[in-house]
Amino acid sequence: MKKLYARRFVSFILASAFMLSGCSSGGSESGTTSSGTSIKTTETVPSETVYNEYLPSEMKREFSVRNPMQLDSSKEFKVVFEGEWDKITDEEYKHALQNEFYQVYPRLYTRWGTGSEPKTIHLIAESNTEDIACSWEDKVQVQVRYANEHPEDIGYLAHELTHNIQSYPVGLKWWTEGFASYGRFRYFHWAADDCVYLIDQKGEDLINWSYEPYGECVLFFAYMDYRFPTLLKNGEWVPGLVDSIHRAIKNGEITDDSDPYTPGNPFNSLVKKITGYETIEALRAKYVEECVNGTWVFDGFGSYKDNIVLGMHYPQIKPDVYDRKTAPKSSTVKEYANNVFKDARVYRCSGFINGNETAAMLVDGKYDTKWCAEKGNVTEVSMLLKGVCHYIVLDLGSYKTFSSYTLYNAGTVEDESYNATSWELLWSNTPNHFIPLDYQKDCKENAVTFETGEVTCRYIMLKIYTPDNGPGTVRLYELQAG
Ligand SMILES: [Ca+2]
Ligand SMILES: [Zn+2]
Repeated sequence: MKKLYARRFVSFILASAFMLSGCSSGGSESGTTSSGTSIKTTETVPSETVYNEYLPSEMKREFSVRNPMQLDSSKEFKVVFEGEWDKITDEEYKHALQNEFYQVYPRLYTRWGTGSEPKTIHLIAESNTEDIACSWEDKVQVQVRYANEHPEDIGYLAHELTHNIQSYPVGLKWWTEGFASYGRFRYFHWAADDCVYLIDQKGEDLINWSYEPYGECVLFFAYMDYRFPTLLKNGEWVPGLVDSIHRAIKNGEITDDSDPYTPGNPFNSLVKKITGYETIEALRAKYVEECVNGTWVFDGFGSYKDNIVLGMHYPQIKPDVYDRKTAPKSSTVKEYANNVFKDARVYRCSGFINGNETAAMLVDGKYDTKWCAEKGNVTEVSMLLKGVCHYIVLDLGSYKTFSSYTLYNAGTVEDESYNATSWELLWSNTPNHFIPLDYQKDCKENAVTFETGEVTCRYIMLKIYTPDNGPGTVRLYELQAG
């Protein structure tokens, strides 16, 4: 009988929403009914605008190099390439998938496998298919066209491999896809610095998610793992919430996730047994409340108790710890006859929104031109992990001396609520190792001068910790010093 129930999961993966959620948002599912008949719904193509800008493609390739797996798994697990790989033009693509497989699959297997799942996976390149990627039994298939159009995207493999580990006897709705996206989020993205993507915990997509299979729910899974973790007690594994539900689906005790609201069904009964909450919806409401109030802040998986299952080290959002200095505020806003920052070369910066609002406009001497950058313009994850939302490094061209600086914030031209309120100015004589000069934690001024004391240096760095009141856009009109 088991064969009849074999599932075929299809994840439509487009370079848009899926990056954000771990899988396509407008995706559809091709599954099997209990009688084994295949059903397929039509895919709606999500718009390109939700493309996840936090995930620089070129960095993802470094995954295996940066995060060597602790288990020597390559002997036990195997990936076999089949199909039309000769039609895929990027020579490195196959290699990148291979690396990913040997990093991610052993982790997924160790955490969620029971021993019956396949250890060899056949990775098939197929041109004659509508599905962008899918997996079933011991196979994962990728569409040739998708691979050629999006060679930078390899993260979908982790999602599909999680489906291989699931091998659920029945098809569920949100749980199946949410869990696969979580497998990708935790054991691919958050397993290496360069793959990390950050989620706005107060974002609308997160708060409004209501059990759509491809919606923004990976953080809910992260919350479940955090609050109700799998633990080792007296030498025995005691499964937490996520692992308990996963196991109950695998062994047929849970066959339906379509009613998260009514207490007493098998799904919610298990939730109650482990958490005390009557329903998964009651738990979700608590999670949203905690996200909004800040009583639970996701900063990586480093502190998760269930890490003992794999003994992994995770990247962590951790602000740099060093001795910050705060300079006294001047009673007047100073202007400088000889502004030593004027027309300094932008040596590096975290990004800008367009050619009319570049970082250079911070130091062009004009009060009506600004450096503007949105959160999405920042792709340097290593800085984001340290809490730096935006930054700029200026080369003053030669050694320059100044003893105070003036910042013209957004409020000098636009709404005051756009003001950056926390930043740090640092100096250096090389473009790399900077020395703290002035740290401001909660400055509300539109234009303000700080007395740093006399400094002579070649390079200046400005780090923005709080760019605005809302979505993380920085708007700074001038930075001057003398
Ligand atoms: Ca300017
Ligand atoms: Zn999927």
